Amino acid sequence: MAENKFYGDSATQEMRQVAEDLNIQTIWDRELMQEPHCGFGTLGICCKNCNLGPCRIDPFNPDGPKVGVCGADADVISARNLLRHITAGAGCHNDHGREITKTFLMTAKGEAQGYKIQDEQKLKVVAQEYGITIEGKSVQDIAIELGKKIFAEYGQQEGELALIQRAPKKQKELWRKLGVMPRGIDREIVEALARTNMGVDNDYRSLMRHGIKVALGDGWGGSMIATELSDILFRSPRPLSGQSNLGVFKEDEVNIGVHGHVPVLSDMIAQVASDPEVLAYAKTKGAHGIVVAGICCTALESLMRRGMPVAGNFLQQELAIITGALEMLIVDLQCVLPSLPTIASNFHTKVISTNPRAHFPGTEYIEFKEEKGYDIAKEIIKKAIDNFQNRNKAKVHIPKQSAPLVPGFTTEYVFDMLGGKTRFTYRPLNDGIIMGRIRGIAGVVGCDNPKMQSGESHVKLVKELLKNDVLVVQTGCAATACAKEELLTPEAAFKYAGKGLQEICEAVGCPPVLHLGPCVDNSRILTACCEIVKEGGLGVGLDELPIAGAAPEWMSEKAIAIGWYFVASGALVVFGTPYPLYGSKNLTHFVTKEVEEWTGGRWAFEPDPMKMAKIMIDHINAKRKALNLRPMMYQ
Ligand code: SF4
Ligand code: MSK
Repeated sequence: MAENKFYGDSATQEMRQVAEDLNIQTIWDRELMQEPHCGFGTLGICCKNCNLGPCRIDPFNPDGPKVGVCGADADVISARNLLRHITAGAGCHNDHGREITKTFLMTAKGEAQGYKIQDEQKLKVVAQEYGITIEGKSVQDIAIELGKKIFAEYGQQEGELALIQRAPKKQKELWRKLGVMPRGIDREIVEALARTNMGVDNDYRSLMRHGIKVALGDGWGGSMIATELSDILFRSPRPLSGQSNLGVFKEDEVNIGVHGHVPVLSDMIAQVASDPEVLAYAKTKGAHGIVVAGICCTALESLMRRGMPVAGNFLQQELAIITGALEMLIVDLQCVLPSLPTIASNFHTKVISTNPRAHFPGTEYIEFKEEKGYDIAKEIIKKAIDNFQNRNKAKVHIPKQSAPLVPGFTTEYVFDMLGGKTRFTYRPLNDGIIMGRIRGIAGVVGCDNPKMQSGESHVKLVKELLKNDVLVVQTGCAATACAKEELLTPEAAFKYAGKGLQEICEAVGCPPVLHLGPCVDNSRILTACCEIVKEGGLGVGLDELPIAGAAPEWMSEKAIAIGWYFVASGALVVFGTPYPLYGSKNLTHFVTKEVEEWTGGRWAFEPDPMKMAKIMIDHINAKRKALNLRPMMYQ
């Protein structure tokens, strides 16, 4: 294999070569076939919102059209498109939250087989935030009441969301003044679709104001609900040791991949795979055991709570099948490539789809229902075991690489980690920032993308931030990219962090990069920032904190929604590539500059990870200066 022929971690490079040798087309090949991508689409100035069109604005030709048939100009078209992207992304997180709420409520009522409420303390805290009196009530009754209230909140028509009350007073007042406080989670989504219909909202600022509202309903609504209820139902994570990369598959065991997002399925599969009866059945088929390993965010849900290995991130889903060692890939929804059945047709791998929202022709569909959760998971796993004997040993190529990591950090765990057993506090973190040991905090999140360097941008960016004493928090596929390079281990502090950050990590015994979970758990970053503000000494609003966020290789509309809820909450967010907006100068100016006057947050776009790091560090330094913090201790 020629050196550096492919980007990405070494296992990815190795498996891409295998794919090429087998003449199997992967996501990278398909991306190249689409090059150059459509200029109008890239700029965000094509519209097919009604049958007067489709229309496109032509910025390349002075005589080309500058408005659509209806008269919409580039500002309106690009803002409408952007609002629809935010809405689709938020819709995914909110639907995920609703799915968890359903399982949670069924569990509380005793209708979900194999599930039980595992964090009663958190249940009580969240119930009280929803105005539920807990005294004298059983866990079941509290849970039923909470589940019903959350369901109702999705469709709430007036008022404010319960969990957004966690935000600092400064943000809440700002949001009320701007008119962007979300009323109900679904309500804002429906209004977004109505506003973007032809001839409704024709002002790009007004469209963006509603985009902020939808995004806030995601971050402080649907995503936060998903995080909190998953903790209550599947247990709140604590740091543990894990492994990541394709090398987690084993030649002599049944290998099962779980892929998608909602832990209702992956948690049950992981649970059932350790059932002695199931393990004994695997032995009868000649396998020494069962490996259940995850892909994308569902992997991170079970990694955080069960230590289940992570086979890979988004770009590795096809490569997992190409190892030839995967008996089964069980998928639910989101980020599951439609190409999987075609790739699987080259091997013995069975692809099983399970969610009524997400059908994939060419897969076997076994609907997952909580009522029979354990039994269905068992049936699926037995099929995987039966498939072990169909594996073609000549086609097996499992790369050796798998890297250790320590995931499982949460807003609540930071209290224990920093305060020890006697003090329950964020004080050491705030003091570390105030005294100049830690420059600030950066969230490096999001997907991996074949247009970019397939994970390398994350690694380069994170290393540069660590060198400059920036504590990094991660979620999603970005976290897996860095885990594969062993950045999520305590030892990474000594290798990559500046002296100040190193001292803190050494004292606490934590990695310099904290894994907070899957994409929906970006909500943990919001709540941790609220605790930092509450602890004191770093201003009174989220917008004053020395923090920044980045998604170097984002691809999903969900990333746009996440980025917007951080910008709406006062943060700088840098994307490696812009979402489609450069066709409108006014909208570009709005998202990169003007919005800062509204929320204190703004967007930047920069593909070079080193330049991206500089933008983030400059921003963090400016926030430190505004807070009048002392210079960094070791510079
Ligand atoms: Fe064209 Fe306007 Fe219809 Fe869009 S809404 S397709 S710009 S006529
Ligand atoms: S799975 S949204 S590729 S992070 Fe959440 Fe990864 Fe992005 Fe999907």
